[in-house]
Amino acid sequence: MPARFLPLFVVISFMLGCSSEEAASTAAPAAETHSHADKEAHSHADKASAAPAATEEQQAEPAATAEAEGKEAPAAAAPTATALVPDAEGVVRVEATDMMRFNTERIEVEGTKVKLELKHVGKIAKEAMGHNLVVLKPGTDSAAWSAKAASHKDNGYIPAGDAEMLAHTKLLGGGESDLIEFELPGPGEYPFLCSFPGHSTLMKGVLVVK
Ligand SMILES: [Cu+2]
Repeated sequence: MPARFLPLFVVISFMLGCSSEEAASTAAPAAETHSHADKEAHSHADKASAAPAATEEQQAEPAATAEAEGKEAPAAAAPTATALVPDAEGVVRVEATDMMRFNTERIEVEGTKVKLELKHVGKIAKEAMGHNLVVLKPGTDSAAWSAKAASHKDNGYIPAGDAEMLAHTKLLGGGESDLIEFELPGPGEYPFLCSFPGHSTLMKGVLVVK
């Protein structure tokens, strides 16, 4: 706008009730845009410089978490391929996790007398993530047997007196354990599983009596 019209513009603006702020922004749009762009660039720079720190925190966090939850690390692991055998006290110590897993799919014992402890090393209550360990006769169809056991909720999914069931622990919630002793008929391969509904697809294995 030519400078000679400026006084007139100011008067007209005043008369129309136009605020000086609006007049200024209209008169100097380039300056406004520029300062805005500066702010943008500055805030971007702030974010950029803050980002590495945040990344370091994120990198540090998993390590700290893994350390804090070190005891739970096996919980996420799939069962070991190596056979679980009795410890120095003669007890086969089986663990079950919140990840719906036993820590083994194969147990090997010498002789027919077995001491077995099942420990639920997770935290979830037995109503949601209950585990037991049931030993069945060789050749039992695990899937069919589990389907039958599922209707015995009131008894911890244990069909009392079932002809194919040779031994079982209690149904356990997180932090609980049960030690049982039983004798099997002789050498052979005995299927074992957790009879909580849906669990035996993952929670199953074989107990081998040599
Ligand atoms: Cu289970």
